[in-house]
Amino acid sequence: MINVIGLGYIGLPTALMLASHGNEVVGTDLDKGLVATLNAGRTTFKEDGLKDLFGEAVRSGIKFTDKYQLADTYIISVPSPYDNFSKKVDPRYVISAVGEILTVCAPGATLVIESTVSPGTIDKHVRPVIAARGLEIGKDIHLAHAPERIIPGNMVYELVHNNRTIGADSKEIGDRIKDLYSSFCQGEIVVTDIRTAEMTKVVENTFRAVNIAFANELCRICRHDGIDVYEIIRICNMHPRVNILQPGPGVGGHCISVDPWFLVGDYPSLAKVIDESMKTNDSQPEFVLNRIHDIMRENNLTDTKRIGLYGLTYKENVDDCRESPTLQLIKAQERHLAEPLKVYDPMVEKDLVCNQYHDFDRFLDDIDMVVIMVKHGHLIDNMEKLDGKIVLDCHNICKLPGVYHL
Ligand code: SAJ
Repeated sequence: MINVIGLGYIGLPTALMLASHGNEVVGTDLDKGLVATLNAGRTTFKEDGLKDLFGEAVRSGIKFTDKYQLADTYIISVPSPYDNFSKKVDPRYVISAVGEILTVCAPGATLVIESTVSPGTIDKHVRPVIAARGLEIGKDIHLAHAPERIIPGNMVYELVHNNRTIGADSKEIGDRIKDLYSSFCQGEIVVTDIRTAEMTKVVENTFRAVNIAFANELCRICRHDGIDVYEIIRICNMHPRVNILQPGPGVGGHCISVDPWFLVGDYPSLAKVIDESMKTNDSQPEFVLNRIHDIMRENNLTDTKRIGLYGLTYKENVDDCRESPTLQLIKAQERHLAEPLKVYDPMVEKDLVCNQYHDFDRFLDDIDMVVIMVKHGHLIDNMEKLDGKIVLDCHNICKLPGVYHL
């Protein structure tokens, strides 16, 4: 039996996928409200294909509870944030999950950590918890690291089709966990050691963060000289060995804006490019705010109450607002002691900020200028409604005349 610990954005789809591919699965989360929602037959976030997968897993017998279970395999998918001050990974949720598992698990059980952790975390923080219980790793208990790689917005597809990495102490355990994931994963699964698996995951996200920072820096250089950054990137990317990502209003989410900091925290004198890249991405919402003020001046707009931000999530077509550039921009606006801006996001039902609208037409009625922070499909389908507004398009998706860019 498999006990999946943590039923968030990664744990839930993984548990559902395992259950609907012939595995006996119980999902555990300490959040009783979340467990009650799942037991009432409802999913807890929006994601393409998740509802169907949920239905299939329930028919296959998946169970949800707030208690750790007696199982032979555990998949740990709990948060692994970074400490704001040291920038190092904060492993407390992983440590606590491992500790709880050790009180209930079957002898010889395997603990698979899916949460992203900085290189060395398992050696430094997980092995000592096991040793302190007098258990021998490789005999009484087994360890593996299978970092997730799925992208929000396309998670269900990527769970099946992405290649994966599995780190384990021995080939035997690695191959056993590989067989488990092969029950649903059609991608190639590489078996390696735990330290390498930890590093590859963080490096993948760091590569993307640095590439986006490069695009954001280019955007500032091109703004300085009045050149079209999108055209520059488009032409450069026609070169067979160049692949620059797109500038945007900032980098959000709980991965690309977090994981690279682990390397800065652990290797402060070595991770120079990474450190600068993260600072560039983190200052992008402030850059957008300055653009808003420039455009207001150019159009003799004096009232920030008539400015609206379209999009509150960290990226398009998801409902996740963690580390969202819009939230960062609102904070920057508060630091300038300016009037709060209006906000609308069709994916966000809860009230998260003041001046948040839930009706697109009313939002548009109350503003003169709209800033496209997130390129939701909803906006692409309704773009003509922005006609007549002053538009700052942070994603180069609006083809209306007179649109401003970053
Ligand atoms: N962004 C840009 N420009 C781009 C692409 C993205 O500004 O060209 C911004 C987005 O708007 C968003 C942020 O970056 O605010 C991150 O979005 P994302 O789509 O790049 O990535 P995530 O955070 O949703 O998912 C990433 C993925 N990692 C890689 O592609 C290397 C995913 O595969 C990982 O599983 C996930 O992190 C994770 O959980 O680690």
